[in-house]
Amino acid sequence: MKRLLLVWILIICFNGFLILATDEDIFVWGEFNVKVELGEDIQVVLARVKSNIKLKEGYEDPDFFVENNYVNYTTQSVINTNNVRTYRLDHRAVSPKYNKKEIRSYYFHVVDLTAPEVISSSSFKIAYGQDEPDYLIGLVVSDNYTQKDQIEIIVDSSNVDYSRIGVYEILYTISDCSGNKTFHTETLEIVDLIKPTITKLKDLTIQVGDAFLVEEYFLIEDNYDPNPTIIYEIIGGTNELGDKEINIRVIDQSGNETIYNDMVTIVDNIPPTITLSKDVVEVNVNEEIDLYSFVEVSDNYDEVTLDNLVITNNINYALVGSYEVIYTLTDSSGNESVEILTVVVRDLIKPTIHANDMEINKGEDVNFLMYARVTDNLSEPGEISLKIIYNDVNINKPGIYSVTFEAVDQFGNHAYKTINVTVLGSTEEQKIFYFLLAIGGATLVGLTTIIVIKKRKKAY
Ligand SMILES: [Ca+2]
Ligand SMILES: [Ca+2]
Ligand SMILES: [Ca+2]
Ligand SMILES: [Ca+2]
Repeated sequence: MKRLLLVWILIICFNGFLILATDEDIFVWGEFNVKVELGEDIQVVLARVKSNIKLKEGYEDPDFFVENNYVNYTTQSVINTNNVRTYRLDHRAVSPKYNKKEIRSYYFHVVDLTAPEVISSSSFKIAYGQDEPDYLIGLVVSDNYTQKDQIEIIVDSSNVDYSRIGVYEILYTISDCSGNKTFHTETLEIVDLIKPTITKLKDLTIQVGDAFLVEEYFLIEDNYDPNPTIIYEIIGGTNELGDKEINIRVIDQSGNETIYNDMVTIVDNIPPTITLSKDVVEVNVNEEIDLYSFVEVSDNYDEVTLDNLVITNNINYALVGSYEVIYTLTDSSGNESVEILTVVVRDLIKPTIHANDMEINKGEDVNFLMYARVTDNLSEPGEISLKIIYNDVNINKPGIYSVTFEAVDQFGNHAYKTINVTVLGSTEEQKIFYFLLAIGGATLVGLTTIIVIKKRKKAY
């Protein structure tokens, strides 16, 4: 068995050697796999292939020729360059001189090298918030070979941020069945087409002089722009009462504009101000006061003066008591202010104590109150308390003393009066003085008498 296998191997090796020795290839064949472009003229290709089949260097045979039709039943006519496929066409090289004939198979690969073409396409525009469009709409492609429905189109819209308006690129990769690719770009524009909205929130009444804040009276919104431009105007301003026209324009960043017109009413709701310089005024009884002298008036809008004040009161200046003065001021819009002043009518005048200095005799008991009298502007004498608050009179001792009276009227006004009281009569000192004075006088008279007598004796 082993021997048989060895024999076979030897036979195979020997045969191979014979083939190499006898069928030495004297031909040059060129490339056996030939690319043919779709629609290419096959005769041009065949001529090129044929021209590459030659005798090797060193061989020359003027009768050398190549056959390429009906060799091994392969025919040129089978090759259709309008179909992507591979055709075999065998070629036979013949050298009569060297008595050589060789056949080789050539493969003609009809290929599509042309990428698809975009015939037409269109850009896209959608409103903000709208669904993404069908990016294949409007795209027309064709290929030289691949059927339309076989052309693969891949859409890449990953650049698009649907939450923002803007222009984005859409990328298309269009491939035919042979893998030829065409890249194409289109744009998607996301636009805001919706106008802002203006919604009135409340009655359009504005306090005169106040700044008008449009956001306070209107809700202004946009579907996209968080801060649309707001332009507004009150014709004639807010510094004057009356109905005024208001025009509002709101424009979003995409230029969508909403216009709103209405009327606003400028009103004065602020009452005038009455300013009292004091809350309470004290006035002496029977002394009238100017009730305008404690008050100032003003208003946010109207020119008001004291003449516009209405003053009501029930003051009786003759009667001590507390009274209310009501100041009322109304502006031209009917806003009213009221302030109250309290006027207290008082007796502020002290009583008068009528008493004179007195002389009394020593030892004379005197009730000094009997010599004093009081009067008052208001209180009757009986309503006035009169008393002595100081008295140093010693009736037993002549001298000058004082007595002080105090009078209080019924409203508490205090009055004081001090009189001098002289207690008449001699004091002990006076007596001694007079005694000495008498002695002195008597002595002087005695001496005078003696001198006169002596002088008279001399004269005789
Ligand atoms: Ca193609
Ligand atoms: Ca908008
Ligand atoms: Ca006012
Ligand atoms: Ca009085």
